[in-house]
Amino acid sequence: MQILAQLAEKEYKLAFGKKSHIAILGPANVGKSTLYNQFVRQKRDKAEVGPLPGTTRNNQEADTGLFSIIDTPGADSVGPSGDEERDRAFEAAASADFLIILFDAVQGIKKTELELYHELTLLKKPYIVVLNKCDLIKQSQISAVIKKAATTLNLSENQVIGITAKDGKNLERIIAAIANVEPEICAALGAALPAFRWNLAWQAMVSGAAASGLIGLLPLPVADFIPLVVTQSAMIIAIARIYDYKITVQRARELIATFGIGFLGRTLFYELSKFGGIPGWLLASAIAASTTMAMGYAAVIWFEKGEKLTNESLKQISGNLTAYLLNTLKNRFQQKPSKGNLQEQIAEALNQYPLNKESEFNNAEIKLEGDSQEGNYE
Ligand SMILES: Nc1nc2c(ncn2[C@@H]2O[C@H](COP(=O)(O)OP(=O)(O)OP(=O)(O)O)[C@@H](O)[C@H]2O)c(=O)[nH]1
Ligand SMILES: [Mg+2]
Repeated sequence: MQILAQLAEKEYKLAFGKKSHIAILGPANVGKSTLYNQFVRQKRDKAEVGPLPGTTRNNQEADTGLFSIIDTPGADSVGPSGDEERDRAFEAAASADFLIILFDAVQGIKKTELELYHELTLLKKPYIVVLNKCDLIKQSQISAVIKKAATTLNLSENQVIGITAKDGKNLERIIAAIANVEPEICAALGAALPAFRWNLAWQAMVSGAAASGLIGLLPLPVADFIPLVVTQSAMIIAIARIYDYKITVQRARELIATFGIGFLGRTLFYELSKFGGIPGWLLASAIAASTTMAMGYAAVIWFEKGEKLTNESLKQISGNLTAYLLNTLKNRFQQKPSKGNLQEQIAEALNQYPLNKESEFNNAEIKLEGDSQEGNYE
């Protein structure tokens, strides 16, 4: 039940979020206020920018529409007034939902930067690391600089983003990284940018499917897929939001019932467990993840085209995905994994699946039930 409560909390946040608070942190003079100003819409909310360290003394917050952004003083300052500024910066970080940790690309990550980074990550907030002032570095050197910073911070290269805050270069990468961990922003972006919808929906599907995969670890009879409804309805609502489609929890549940996914899950479980050789928890996980994924797919088609997938197509999609997940995961786990590890591995495997491309989605051969738009759900 603890796992379930956790799932529900995460997935409900996915569906009914409030605006997130995103704080920009880093040493003095790295360009925090310059970056902040790029997000701010109203002139009166702009922060002061200056060539000397210590320009910003207090936290300052503004609404960007998608989220609320907070500029902070340099968090590496020392001395009596420096301590105060540092405390203010950490206060902002502690109450934020997401941190943009900014460093200077020319300066690089030295001892004090590394210490600051470690202290900030102790707050256990989702974050990204950004290197600013890339305009001051030769184009040919940028990837080496990013690689070096990533190595020092023990991150992979794609977890460090190089930008030029002064002219707004690469800021969309910051937005994409935020959208990845902040589902409300994901939904808002989907409404604002139709071209991104499939990518965003895919993220909601993978997140829902990976959460559903934990079902295999529940100490319940393995074939009991009922608790999935919580995760799945939240996923449907999240996808509906991305497609700007009004839907209630009740309606989402009706939609799930109509798709008959629970039945499909049990059928698959029954059919596949006959073969033996696959641990029950893995089978339950793979089926729960796959059927959730198939349902998300059906929902996307419903919201986008107003068409309903046939049961045959749903079964085919879930069956293929289950086989794929079993193949991918069976060698990775010699024994029951931890929750976090399983969720991560399922998400990673699904992200490698070819349907994760808009072109594949548009070309996929799917069977639709004729004339089903009227009557069923509206
Ligand atoms: N070349 C270059 N300079 C930048 C860039 N971003 C900011 N700067 C400059 O760096 C200096 C510091 O910028 P701020 O935005 O005030 O930096 P800050 O981190 O807010 O500094 P404090 O408030 O003092 O902690 C200013 O002179 C900016 O013009 C950039 O992308 N490229
Ligand atoms: Mg500043």
